[in-house]
Amino acid sequence: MLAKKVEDILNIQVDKEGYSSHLYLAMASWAENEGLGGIAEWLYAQAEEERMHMLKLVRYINERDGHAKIAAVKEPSSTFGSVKEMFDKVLEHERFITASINDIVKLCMTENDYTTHNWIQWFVTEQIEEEASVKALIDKLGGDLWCESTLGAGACFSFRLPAYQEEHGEGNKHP
Ligand code: OFO
Repeated sequence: MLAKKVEDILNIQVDKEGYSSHLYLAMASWAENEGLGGIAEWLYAQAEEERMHMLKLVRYINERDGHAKIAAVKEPSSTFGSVKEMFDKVLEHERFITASINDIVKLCMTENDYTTHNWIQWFVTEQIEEEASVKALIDKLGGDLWCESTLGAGACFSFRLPAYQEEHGEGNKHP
């Protein structure tokens, strides 16, 4: 059985994961409208992944005799300026999620909830990968980036660094 404080913080996380899914869906829709099909597909896949994170929390709370609550989701922005600006927002958001997962870990320790402490480690590991992959994409945006992805199969990002563009000129973007 979950302590009330642990149940509450996990329910807050349900809400944050739901918002993550909405945020990436809004970004996917914006990218698709900008003609950035590959990036949109990657973001649609991220939105699905975040929904899976939310469901994982919902099922865990209920399995431990708590009550997972489904709150209204805050509306995300619908425009993102540029691809770089959008990926900066993704990284900022993932760092925020990492901090909130860390708060759950801390609370599990003060509440002596070793079961949830063990269970939440999946999210701790997931955040390492999520932050690293977004950061790698942002680094590549200093050059040129494009992406092709298939839901459930993965994404293939291709990029060219600025030195190549200087050498070959603007007309040589996509070989
Ligand atoms: Fe992208 O993060 Fe969920 O947990």
